[in-house]
Amino acid sequence: TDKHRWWKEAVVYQVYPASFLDTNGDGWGDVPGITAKLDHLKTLGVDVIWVSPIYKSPQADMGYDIADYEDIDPIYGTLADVDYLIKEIKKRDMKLVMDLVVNHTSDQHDWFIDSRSSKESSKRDWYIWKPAKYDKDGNRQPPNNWAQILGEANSAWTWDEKSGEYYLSLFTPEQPDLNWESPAVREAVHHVLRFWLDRGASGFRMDVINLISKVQSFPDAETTVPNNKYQPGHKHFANGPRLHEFLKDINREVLSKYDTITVGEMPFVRDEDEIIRVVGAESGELNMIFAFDIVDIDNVPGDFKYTLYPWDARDLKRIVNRLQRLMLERDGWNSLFIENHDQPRSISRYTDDSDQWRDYGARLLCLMQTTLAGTLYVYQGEEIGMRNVPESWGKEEYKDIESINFFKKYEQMYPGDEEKLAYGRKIMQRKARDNARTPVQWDTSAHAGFTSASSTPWMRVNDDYKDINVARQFSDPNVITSVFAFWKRALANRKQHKDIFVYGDFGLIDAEHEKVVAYKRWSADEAVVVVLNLSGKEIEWKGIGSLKVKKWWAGNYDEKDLGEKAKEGTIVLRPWEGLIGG
Ligand code: TEU
Ligand code: CA
Repeated sequence: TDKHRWWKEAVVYQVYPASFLDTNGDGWGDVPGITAKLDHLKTLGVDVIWVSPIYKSPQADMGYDIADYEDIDPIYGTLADVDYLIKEIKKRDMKLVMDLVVNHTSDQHDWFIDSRSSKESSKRDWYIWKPAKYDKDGNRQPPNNWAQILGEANSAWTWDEKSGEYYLSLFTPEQPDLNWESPAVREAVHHVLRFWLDRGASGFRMDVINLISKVQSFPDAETTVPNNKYQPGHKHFANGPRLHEFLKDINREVLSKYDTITVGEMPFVRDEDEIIRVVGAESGELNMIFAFDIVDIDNVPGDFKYTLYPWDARDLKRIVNRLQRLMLERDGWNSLFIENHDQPRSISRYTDDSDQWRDYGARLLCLMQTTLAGTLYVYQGEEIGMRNVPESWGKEEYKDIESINFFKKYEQMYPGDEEKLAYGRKIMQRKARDNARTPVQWDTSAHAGFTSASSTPWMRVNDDYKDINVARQFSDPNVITSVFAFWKRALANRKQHKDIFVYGDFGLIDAEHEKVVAYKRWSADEAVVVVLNLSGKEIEWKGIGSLKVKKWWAGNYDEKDLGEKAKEGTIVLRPWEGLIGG
């Protein structure tokens, strides 16, 4: 119990504010919309609410381009609205986590406007400026070959005509990277953290925090994507030379003076020592990270993210086992997530989102997420089984800058090649970030109740809202007809048996099976078995062997039949069937 912490047991719910609930009829979700639904979240079993960026922003990347860290964007409301949100959250014994985006700012932030004004600006070194290179024909070239992350056809460097230099902009030109080598930048970031903690926030989700320290020689990246002029450069900026020093500073100067929850988004890095250096109990850096292993499972290795790669249950087991064991053996801490605003919907990605199977998939994934060790993150809409946008949607429905850049790149690469272009659309329907960003489906009224009937939502509502919506599920206590009720019960179980589910040990069962994910969780005095059929096929599973389950106590099919399930020998698992027993 000396290892128990409130932030380990917490259920965190991510709100993507633009798509949560619009209260003033302008088509954009807003802060009062979050306040209005706190009882929905409390009923579900949520403890902490993480809100994606609501700061002042030109919205080039939906608020991940911040123009003022200490003010709210008018489309979302005012600082007073946030103060009221915090008050109402605390009233319900919940906490607020802010999204801290400090690898870069907006190009409209005063700091950058000043920095780009001239080479002599006192803030010139707050960003990363470099002179041009010239090729043998005398053409101007960026300082190195790094690709822009949200638009791979482009350079990560943006030319500034007026001051005659390039600045680094890893995500888009509208998101210049801060220069963390400057002590003044680090001090300014510490100020932002204090500002929000003093206002009542309880912690931060730190956007791409592992990218803040770049290798200062800015070397070219090796070529891993043959058909692209620019290359993934992350070897030279992910978990760079001074990352741990900068994180320790933040902890010592700010976090250690408050009681916080911190989760650092950490793409590209798989190295176990690097992970433990950040999240180890003694590290003095962050509580936990978002590791990308599971959400990168269907990317072609070494290539960019918008590719399709076949995977099966064995890959998933390898990842889950590795992260579960790593944290147990080396006293670190996991975060559990399979959805967020950057990922497609989980039932579409990992199970079968057809009308027949979608809810089985939603419940199956819920069984997995709520029975693993770590702090659990639920993304808005996951609790009602929302799914990807339909295949019939054209590219004009996709609003994300990364999707727009992807469509553009495909059209440039394959002009007139209908087959290739159709394949590009298929990739987007499977993997675009837009899939997670359609408005929350509250009820069967116009626009799913997300906004008033007479207004136009900023992004199209998924056509399936008459079937999949909160109203239908919220008042239905039946865990088989309501995905919401299933999640609610699962979260309550997890808390009730936290010694097993949150803190307990973990061991895979039948690791080599191609379709079944099965594991044991145990504490000093209790053990449970979780069995998940990750396929649409019926399976006779022998992995149960000598486990001698006494009782199956929950499943994602009608639970009246649980008593008839085999408890040893061979057990028949129906398509997408999941079971917990002990
Ligand atoms: O995402 C960073 C990131 O690396 C990915 O999740 C990204 O969406 C994708 O994989 C790129 O191919 C964070 C935010 O979550 C994302 O919304 C922002 O766009 C990005 O940082 C920049 O702030
Ligand atoms: Ca609004």
